[in-house]
Amino acid sequence: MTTGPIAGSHKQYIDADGLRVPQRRIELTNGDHLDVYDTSGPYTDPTADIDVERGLPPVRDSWHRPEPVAAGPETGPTRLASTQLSWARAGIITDEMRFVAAREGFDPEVVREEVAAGRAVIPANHRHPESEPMIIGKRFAVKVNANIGNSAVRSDISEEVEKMVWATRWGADTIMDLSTGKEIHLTREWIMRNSPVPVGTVPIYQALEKVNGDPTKLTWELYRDTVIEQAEQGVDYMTVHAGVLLRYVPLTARRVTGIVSRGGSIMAAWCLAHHEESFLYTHFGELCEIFAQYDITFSLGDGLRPGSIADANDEAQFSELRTLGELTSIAKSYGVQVMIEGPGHVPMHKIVENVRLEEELCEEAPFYTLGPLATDIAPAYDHITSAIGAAMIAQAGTAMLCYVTPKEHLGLPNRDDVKVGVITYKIAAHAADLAKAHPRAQERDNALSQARFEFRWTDQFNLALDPDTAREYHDETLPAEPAKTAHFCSMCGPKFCSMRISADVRTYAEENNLVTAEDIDRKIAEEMAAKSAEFADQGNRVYLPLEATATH
Ligand code: IRN
Ligand code: FE2
Repeated sequence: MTTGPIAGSHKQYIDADGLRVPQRRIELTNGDHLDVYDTSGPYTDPTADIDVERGLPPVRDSWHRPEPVAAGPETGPTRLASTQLSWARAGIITDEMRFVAAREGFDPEVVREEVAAGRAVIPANHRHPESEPMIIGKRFAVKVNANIGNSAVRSDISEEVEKMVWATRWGADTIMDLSTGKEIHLTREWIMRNSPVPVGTVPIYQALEKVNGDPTKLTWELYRDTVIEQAEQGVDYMTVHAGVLLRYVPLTARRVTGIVSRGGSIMAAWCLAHHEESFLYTHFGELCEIFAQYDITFSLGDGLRPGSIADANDEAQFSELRTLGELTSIAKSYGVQVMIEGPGHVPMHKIVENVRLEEELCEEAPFYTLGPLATDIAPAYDHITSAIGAAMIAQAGTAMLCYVTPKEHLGLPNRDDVKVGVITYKIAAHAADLAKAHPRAQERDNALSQARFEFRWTDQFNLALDPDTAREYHDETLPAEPAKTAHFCSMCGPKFCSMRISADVRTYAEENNLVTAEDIDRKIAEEMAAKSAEFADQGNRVYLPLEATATH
């Protein structure tokens, strides 16, 4: 089930003090190469021995796991935890921290500091040893999550595993299994055992299955058992909509689109039916104890996120965010890592405010947003409407973007939609990395532009986020092999290619020793002088007789 390497590249591993850190090396036709971050796991390695029935090798089992330490500085020796957060606070650099540091080109100490401060998380359940750790935090490269999972109506298990492999091939940094319907446990088991990236879930979905879809029948005990079941399977982070409080529900009544979050609507229905505070909120401490045991990361859900431009930044949304802030500090006192989920649908001028408030209220815990869609008017193109918002919110400091596919609001995404969603979000994430001056981001842009300027077409394709489609589009009009080195493409044709013309300009400049602006000024002055000498030679006459001009 290896899918083979991505065109023009191969998988390799660098050694970071005994840890095998994956990379993808793109080989260029001029003899250079570029090494890029790689999320694809062993699937792109043709030599890997992959058997989905057995699962990936549990690599992390052989890593060193430190002893439990005090959950946090304020909790004293009584509350112990074995989490990246508590270790980071105790000054311990774990193998997971070293791994992500090597992966991103940072000093491990920077990683430890960011995790200790709660500004970054490394979602890594002790029971998911197959995963290659990654870090989510604003100092680091912006990450992309891809949602997969069957609904009751469509899709089967192998299709879901295939979607996971496919999503990570194109760059998904984490995946969320949002399966509902039958065989939810088994589907997740297959995904967990074969996933090289952290896996997130929303446990309330499975809890709801267990009560046949009637939210009023949910109980804390049933929910807790579901969380433990998923924790045992190795789920790395869980969306918990614990900020949907009873008193916030009426705030959504006058909204254009009410409550659009699945989890949020389930909890709102429960609160209203029982007229009681949400059990996710009242039992939050117990939940933290479970999370601390496995090192599961909270993704505190935005159950009241706006589902339309009209509802953006309203009282319901920001009230919930304040509660998520309270819960953040409780979770951290248990040593549990936290990230905060964010909107949704937000017009561009209201985006930055979301990041500012999240940072202020939630102690700068990593923000993880769904887009946001910058307009509501383009169903079938919502990967684009949302990537506009995603790029902006990531530039402002969001650490991970939840992708949106072209099928958003319309249906369950298929394989092609998953790829389009991932690539679209890699664009948004990378654009933000450039704007934030992430140390290595621009290397790839420079390499690609160089290839483009030098008409190394193959390199241009292979350096692209999606080499296959780039090549396919090029070959639609110029399929012949010589066109791969031709100094033009079919967009402008040979005569009007600006790149060719500027290459000619450059050659002329080199031949005439025109390097600096002064050189060029000098050259202009020389030419002017030559012209004026010629003018003088011809007797300073503006109009020349016919026989004189004919010599020119
Ligand atoms: C991300 C940010 N806000 C929401 N999300 C994702 O949306 C969340 O992680 C989950 O994958 C998906 C559906 O969440 P709801 O609709 O249950 O809130
Ligand atoms: Fe929506």
